[in-house]
Amino acid sequence: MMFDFITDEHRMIQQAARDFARNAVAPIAAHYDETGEFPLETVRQMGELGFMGIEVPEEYGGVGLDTLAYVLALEEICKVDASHGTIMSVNNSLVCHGLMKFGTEEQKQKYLVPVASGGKIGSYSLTEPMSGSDAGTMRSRAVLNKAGTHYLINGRKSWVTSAPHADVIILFTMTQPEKQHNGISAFIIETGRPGFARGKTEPKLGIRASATSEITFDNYECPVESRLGQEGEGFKIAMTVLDAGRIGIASQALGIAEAALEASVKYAQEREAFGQKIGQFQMIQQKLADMKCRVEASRLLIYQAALAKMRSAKTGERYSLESSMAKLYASETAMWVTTEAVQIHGGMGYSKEMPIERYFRDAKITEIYEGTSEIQRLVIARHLTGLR
Ligand code: COS
Repeated sequence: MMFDFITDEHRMIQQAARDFARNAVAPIAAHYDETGEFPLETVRQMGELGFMGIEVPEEYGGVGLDTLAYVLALEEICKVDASHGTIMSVNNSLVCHGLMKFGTEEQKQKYLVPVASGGKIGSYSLTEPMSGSDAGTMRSRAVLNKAGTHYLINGRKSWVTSAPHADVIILFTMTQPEKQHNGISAFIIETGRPGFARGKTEPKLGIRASATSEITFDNYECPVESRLGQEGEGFKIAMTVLDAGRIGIASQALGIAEAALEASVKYAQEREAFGQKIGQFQMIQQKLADMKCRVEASRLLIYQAALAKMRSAKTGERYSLESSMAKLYASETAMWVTTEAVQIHGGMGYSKEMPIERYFRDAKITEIYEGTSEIQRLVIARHLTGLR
């Protein structure tokens, strides 16, 4: 299908991502899924190829392309391995985008340049053990010292993607608890500083090669220069950044769904039962047709969201609606398509001999992280009705 907003430059990065995914990631994906090890070497290579800071201008260590370039490249990586995609997505849309949009010039030089160029790994930390979807209820605290030079940070954050390997973490924590949402502030954390510790890496159902852990702060001293944005702006920063992140997760879901669909088509063309190809049975044809429609509808919602984000860079208008629709639809498509793919493959879909069961396990997280499907529906419905 041709879209005239997709240029030759977009096709080039898409092709580069496709080649890299096929040559460097495909041969190792099953191994890292099995062991749950972090694929540090290929993540570094993604940095060298410019995949870790696609939308960041070259002067800040990125490759200076746009959101369409980002979603096209991410989809290709995720089509081969969603774990690599998770690491790429967090680095690009949560960390780089946050630093680019809200960072000072000094912060950009110090943190964005190494993270966008892939020299350092970035992470984003909002969730806590007792605060997930209700992000405004966090218990961790940052208290400014009397001299006004440092914040003392204490508390525990959970489900922090890439935390076991991150050098830089964008942290959201309470500076004025009585103000609830408006009391949250954002900080740039250097993981090498005293007072920062990581918990054990979580064993997970899917995206097993992407490392996730708790992190704890025990009197971590954060210089005021490392506060991102103004005091009390943290919730809006977190939500703004998640609007960008959700487009990335939608692209991840699309990549997983496409991989499952392609494998299913191939299997339907080859596998025989009752003396004919299973693709000749109407029950299989119906599945394939519905899978294809949902995949292409997801793609359209993703392009719509990417274009809305690109417009927003000029107009400042929010694109929460477009982003939530893309994330909701693509993630539920990924879950449904991978479930059907397992069914089409029968026993082979359930076996670790083929990657189908990995696609199925990897798809589930896209309905959960960066806002569950329920939260996306809430955002969409609130937009429609204007009601809270
Ligand atoms: N961009 C900018 N500002 C936003 C925003 C967005 N996408 N969403 C909300 N805000 C602002 C609102 O405009 C409001 O500002 P004012 O106080 O000036 O009116 C403020 O933030 C509070 O918004 P709201 O009242 O809608 O907050 P709620 O507590 O109802 O929460 C949801 C809104 C549920 C949508 C939000 O908490 C959310 O997205 N939760 C999921 C968090 C998540 O995705 N966690 C996963 C983390 S990554 S693994």
